[in-house]
Amino acid sequence: MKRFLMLVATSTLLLGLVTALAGCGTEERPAPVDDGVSADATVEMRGQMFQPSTVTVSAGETVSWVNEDPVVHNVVGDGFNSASMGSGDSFSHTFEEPGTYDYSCTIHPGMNGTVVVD
Ligand SMILES: [Cu+2]
Repeated sequence: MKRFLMLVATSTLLLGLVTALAGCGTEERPAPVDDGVSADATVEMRGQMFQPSTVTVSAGETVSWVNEDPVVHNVVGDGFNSASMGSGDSFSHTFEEPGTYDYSCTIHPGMNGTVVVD
């Protein structure tokens, strides 16, 4: 009898452990894309829009764009442009000079954004 109880206790413990591990797994999110640059502002490309469409950083700071869409985008502005960015790709640019930088995705007309550097 004692042995049986031990077996039940062990099984319950194992089941709990497995359930806990499975629970962890479902809450795991894919790791963010890291291109090695620590960004001061991040713009998501989502729903064929830049979100947020305007970001403000200080001179010398870095803006990072991440493509969260299933389609290819790019970032083309005055003095900076990315290659074609597939889903999950990221691109960063450091803005040294104060000013207002309009940019767009040349693949999708109307997909525009602005970086304000103060
Ligand atoms: Cu685009």
